[in-house]
Amino acid sequence: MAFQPVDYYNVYDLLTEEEKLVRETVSDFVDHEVLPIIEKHYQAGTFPMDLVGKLADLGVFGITLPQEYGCAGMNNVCYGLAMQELERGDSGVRSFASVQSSLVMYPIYTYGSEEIRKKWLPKLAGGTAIGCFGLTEPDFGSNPNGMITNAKKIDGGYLLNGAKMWITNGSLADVAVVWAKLDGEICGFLVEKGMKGFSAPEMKGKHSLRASVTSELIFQDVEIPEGNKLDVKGLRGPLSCLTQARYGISWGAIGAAIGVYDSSLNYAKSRIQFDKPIASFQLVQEKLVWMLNEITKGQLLCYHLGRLKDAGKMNPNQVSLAKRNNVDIAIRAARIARDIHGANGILDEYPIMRHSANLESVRTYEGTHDIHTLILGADITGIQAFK
Ligand code: TGC
Ligand code: FAD
Repeated sequence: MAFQPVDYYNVYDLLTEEEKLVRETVSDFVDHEVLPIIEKHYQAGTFPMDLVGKLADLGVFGITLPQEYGCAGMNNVCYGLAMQELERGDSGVRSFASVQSSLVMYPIYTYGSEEIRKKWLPKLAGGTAIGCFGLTEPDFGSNPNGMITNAKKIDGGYLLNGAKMWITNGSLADVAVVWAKLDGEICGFLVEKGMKGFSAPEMKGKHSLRASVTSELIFQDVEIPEGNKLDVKGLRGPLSCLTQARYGISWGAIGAAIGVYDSSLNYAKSRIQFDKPIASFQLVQEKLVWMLNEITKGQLLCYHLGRLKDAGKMNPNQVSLAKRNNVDIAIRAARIARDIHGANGILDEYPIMRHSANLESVRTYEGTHDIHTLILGADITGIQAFK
């Protein structure tokens, strides 16, 4: 059955013509290019590389960055809508686009010299280069400040040693934005594929985000040229990139929730038990209404957050609230959707288990649900509870 947009409060009527076009174009792309192939890749544990050039042609990589670097120069609502539609397809596809845009192109644009902007941004926008972002380490996840990966000043550059773990697109990447301590202070470096001493083995065995490549990054005396150091110091460097990506995830999670809701509504209207569609039972209606209710609230949060961001008035704590809420309701919606689909809910014919398992990663990465609770707790009480 053709996908009908879920927009109970007519939020899409508030969009500009350009924003409407972005949402409709990416939605159409997901229906025709992502949904027909994603389950096969999910089962095989592979990322659909054929999508990279097509996503680039859609203009989603670095969508908010200026046109002079080959980017679309659109606003943050366009970015959010694109992430929503991509994640209606699969969180792994949205992850690819978020990492490329928010965690690689954003820091290169914001903290890179003009030379490295010109070197990397057009290729990353065009999908002829892939990027990754290395912050997490085996022993430092929620607390990246403790990282042990380090850089030492040498003639003409830096010597990088250490390891990162759980890095999306790591083995695919032509360029890695890597955070390491230099004289005790966190700094960002661009590590390029093929640099001596740099390897990126793929991690296997995931039950979640299977249509996404996740890797370790290993640095053994990697020589980084002086020009590959980003111009930012301290944890605010990587955290400022995370604010961009968490913003996109807030929208993306609503896309996943819409995917499982849409499947549930169609299923409930066509599945007959006790001689009636199961949609006619009050308990099933309550479940569908819960999903629609939470999706609608999440859509309104995202829409307003996007307008705040475009007006330069959004703060990172507001992003934490949206990421925390929207991923949480999406996971709950996936759980309820599985219930509504009965045994069929576990089959690959429906997107339910794939979204459900994917959202477990989304709940953990980019700041866990609990870390966002503590960020908000610290903001409203003035007391930090995570140390
Ligand atoms: P804290 O003292 O709070 O802050 C240190 C400095 O950073 C500034 N800051 C921010 N700046 C911009 N954006 C934000 N969101 C910021 N949050 C904080 C802050 O003002 C301060 O600046 P300054 O200049 O005064 O030094 O730092 P803390 O060590 O107490 O840590 C705070 C905490 C726990 C919240 C933080 O470490 C955190 O967010 N931890 C979670 C780690 C995380 O999210 N990792 C994500 C790894 S990347 C990833 O998961 C990619 S998945 C990609 C995909 O596939 O989609
Ligand atoms: P931990 O920090 O060990 O947390 C474990 C549990 O303890 C969580 O429930 C957490 O909320 C809780 N906890 C921790 N500290 C506190 C506290 N102070 N108070 C209360 N509870 C606490 N990272 C990157 O850098 N780049 C990537 O591209 C990337 N991609 C990823 C892709 C996938 C598929 C996954 C699963 C992860 C990815 N990550 C990436 C890593 C991700 O950001 C981390 O997993 C996340 O930050 C949490 O760290 P951790 O897994 O070490 O959990």
